Amino acid sequence: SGKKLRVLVDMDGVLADFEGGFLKKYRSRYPTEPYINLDDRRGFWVSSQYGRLRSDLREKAISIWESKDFFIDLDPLPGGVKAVKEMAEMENTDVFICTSPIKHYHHCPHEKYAWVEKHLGHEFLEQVILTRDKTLITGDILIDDKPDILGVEAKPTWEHILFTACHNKHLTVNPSQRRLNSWSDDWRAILNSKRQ
Ligand code: BVP
Repeated sequence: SGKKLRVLVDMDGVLADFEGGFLKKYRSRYPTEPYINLDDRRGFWVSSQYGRLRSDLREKAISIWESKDFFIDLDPLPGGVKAVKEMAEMENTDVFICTSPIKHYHHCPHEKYAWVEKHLGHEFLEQVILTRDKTLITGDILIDDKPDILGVEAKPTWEHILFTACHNKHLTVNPSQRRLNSWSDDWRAILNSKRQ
């Protein structure tokens, strides 16, 4: 009953292992430079934490995700691809992948589409939304690991479900904010709670 549920799913940190992929390539490219273990990550922006560690490391960190093959090489996070495929097969449910490309556009947008084709299939390209402002996109739920999702729309239509990641696990978010701790967590219950 009711209209279709529209679920927006973020990509980096939710479906694709941005943090793991970053650390692996950073350490390989800069083997003698200091780095931040995933357990010690704090704050959404990798660049900011590396910049605080030593100011020149900000640019070195940025060089990693601006490189060719960074985004296509990201491993899927456990259970994400299966969950999204299952969601898409559910009755009365529309799933979109909603992701913000970096402004260094030479590789990232292309590789995000290629990643979706590789892991979710060609048909899933229909579901991809690239936007730098997720508040403009209407939906019932946005599953995203970024704690603050801001943009020009002050009252987005979606409820933000915070997906737990190394950088946000210690955060005490406001009590009304719901979390999905991983794809083993009960994402079906969260979807069902939004159905009419
Ligand atoms: O494509 C990712 C990488 C980039 O921001 C995008 C986040 O997209 P969503 O997950 O919100 O869809 N990114 C950029 C920086 C620094 C730039 Br300077 C960073 O530290 N972390 C990060 O994820």
